[in-house]
Amino acid sequence: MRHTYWMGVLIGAFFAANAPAQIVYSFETEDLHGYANSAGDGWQVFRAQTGVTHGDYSMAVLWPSTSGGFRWLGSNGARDELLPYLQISKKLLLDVTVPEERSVPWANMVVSLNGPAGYDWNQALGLIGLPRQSGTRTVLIDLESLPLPNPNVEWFQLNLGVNAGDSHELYFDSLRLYRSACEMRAFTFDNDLQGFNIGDQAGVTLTWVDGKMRVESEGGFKWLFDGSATNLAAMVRRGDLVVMDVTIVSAPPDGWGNMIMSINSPAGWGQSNYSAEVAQGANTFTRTIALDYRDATLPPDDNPEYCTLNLGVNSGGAMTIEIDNIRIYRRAIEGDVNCDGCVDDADLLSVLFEFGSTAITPADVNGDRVVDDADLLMVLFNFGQGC
Ligand SMILES: [Ca+2]
Ligand SMILES: [Ca+2]
Ligand SMILES: [Ca+2]
Repeated sequence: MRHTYWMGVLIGAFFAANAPAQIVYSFETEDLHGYANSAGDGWQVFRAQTGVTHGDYSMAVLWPSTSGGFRWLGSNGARDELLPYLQISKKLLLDVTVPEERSVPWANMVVSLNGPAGYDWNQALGLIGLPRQSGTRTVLIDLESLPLPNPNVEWFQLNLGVNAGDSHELYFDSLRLYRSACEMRAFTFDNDLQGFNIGDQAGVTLTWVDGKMRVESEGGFKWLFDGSATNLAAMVRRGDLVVMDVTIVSAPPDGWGNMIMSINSPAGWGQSNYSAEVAQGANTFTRTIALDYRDATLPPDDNPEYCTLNLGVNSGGAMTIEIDNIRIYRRAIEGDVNCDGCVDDADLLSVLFEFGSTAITPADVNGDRVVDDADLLMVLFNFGQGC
């Protein structure tokens, strides 16, 4: 009997999705946490099976077939569903997929939290780049600047304002907590620019200011070449996102600025096609952005002859920004509870210590809101992975 029971648990664990824990929204129900009600006027918002990165479903968002444009997608105000997550982290990650043979010149998103009448509509400053080309990309939503709602107020929404320069088609899944435990530190600009330079380009200067890299551009597209950090190749081979804090010191007159990246190594010029938005309107602000590079060519091994990070900055007119704390966000390894890249005793102990807990915790490896046998087995199955 006992043997049969464990086999069942084993099979269950084996077939569980490769789930990053701490999922806020997985878009599994037909109402899509309320977002489905945002359809209309040619916009389609529905449960789909494309771009699924957690569970069985994603949320499809289709722009009207003949036009681009902007639309708010409003969630259903389920405060108790949302608030406990935001109390842990106000930085969120969201997987966004563009199907094959789709592309647009530009696409982005704004995010707001709101409450009932009389309570402020709080929109986070800064646009978030949405993927323009086919494939799945993870975007970072930084809500650190927004206050959390009064816990006595029932109504609380997380609203997504999506925008594109043409008819577009996106699939959203796995809105989840960002974990600082998953960061690998690459560039902190403690003493200098760590190799970043402008080459022979005109119209841009780079200076080291108070432990940050200051970029003053006259506008247009400029590369910041050759950022060099210890173990950069090993880090980028284990991650998906380059994350950094960006301060808009002086906003571009045309109100837009964005950034791309490449990894330069013996494997070639590994440029990714994701474009992060860094500026918005006439606003000056600081926030964390992420550049998904999973489509870029990566260094062939952990210790190539050279490996550098290049950032491409583009803006509608003169813009000054400061960049700091560039880190690589580690790709999830199933069973790696503490996100140090290795499934070992420490992860096992985390699950054992929290066994029975129904809290939002990384020890809930399969993300079903209880720490139990299934989580323990997922750690055991993957024991030694990444070490
Ligand atoms: Ca899902
Ligand atoms: Ca670990
Ligand atoms: Ca669990």
